[in-house]
Amino acid sequence: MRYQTFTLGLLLLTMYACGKKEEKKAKMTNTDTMSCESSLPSRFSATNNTNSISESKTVSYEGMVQIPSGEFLMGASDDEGRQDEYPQHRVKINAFWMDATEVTNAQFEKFVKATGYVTTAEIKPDWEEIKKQLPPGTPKPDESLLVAASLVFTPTATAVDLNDASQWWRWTEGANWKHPQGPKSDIKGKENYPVVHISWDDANAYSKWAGKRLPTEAEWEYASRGGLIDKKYFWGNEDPEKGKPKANIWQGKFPYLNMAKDKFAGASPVKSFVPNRYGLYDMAGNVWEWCSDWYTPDYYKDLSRSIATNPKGPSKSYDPMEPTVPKKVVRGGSFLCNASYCKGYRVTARMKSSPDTGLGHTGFRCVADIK
Ligand SMILES: [Ca+2]
Repeated sequence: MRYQTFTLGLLLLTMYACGKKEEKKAKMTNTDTMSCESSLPSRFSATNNTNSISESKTVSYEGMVQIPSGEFLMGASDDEGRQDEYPQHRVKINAFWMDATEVTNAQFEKFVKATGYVTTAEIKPDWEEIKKQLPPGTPKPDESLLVAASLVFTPTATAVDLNDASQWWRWTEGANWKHPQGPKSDIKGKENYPVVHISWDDANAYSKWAGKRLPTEAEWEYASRGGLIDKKYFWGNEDPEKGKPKANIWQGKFPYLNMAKDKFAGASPVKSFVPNRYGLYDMAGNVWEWCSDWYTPDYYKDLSRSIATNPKGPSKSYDPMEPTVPKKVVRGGSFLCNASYCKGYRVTARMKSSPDTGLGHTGFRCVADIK
């Protein structure tokens, strides 16, 4: 594992570098098969106020679609997956409701107005909390950097080493869901865009307030497939960069040249692309979406002995790349995903991040049980 110091000299952006071996392999086999980003960068821990949110007993199903019950093969069967996507295994899922879109700024604003909730990115990081997630002896960062902030994507000027994410993520004071690019930006006119800079704790708090919950990883993949069997993407097997744009992803050269063939260099309003067969929008690209599950790379191995019914993830997180940091699963990829770097839009692609991390390309959607 390699800990990198962030642009400002402190932020422990615990990115795991793709090994040289993997790089070589990718070059030899075709960069299309490379899925380099193994872990999303971490934000500072901050004490959150999720517990102050009381659970709603009533649910509005407006904007949700019903996902039928069924059985499917979860995980990758082709050779493009990362190790944690195997083995493919049989999973049974009960019917449930799912938000047709990512939660929007307008929806999140209603929640904040109703509850006074303050998101993780708006809270000054607490060194005592951060320390718990770091290897013993890690020095305390400079006090000037312990400010309410979040990570904002900034394109580089030229091609860079894709192993070093600190080149395109900036720790930006005042960046949060209301100011996605930093204090000078706002969300006016972006009511219909997915809310971003959302930590798992924030997403969980919203879900509680709405009387809903975050999807399990199995529900997420099942819903994303939309009933298609063993396809790479929710639309089938056609390469996302061929034909009509299918999702909001990065076209061009990451992270310096965005051709925006899909018309969007950053996030797009929800419902800008064709939905999947269940009527779910942006199940690939736009923003990453939090799941309720803890992450372990071996969970599929544990499940593969028999049919798993409504699996809810392992009881404890373990990410060998950052063993001291608990991680939750995120799914679907974002507007930054590109074949040369991170094919997070593949229907089986798994990613993980710590629950107190929110980034400029991370949001969520909710599900609800059928009563
Ligand atoms: Ca998405």
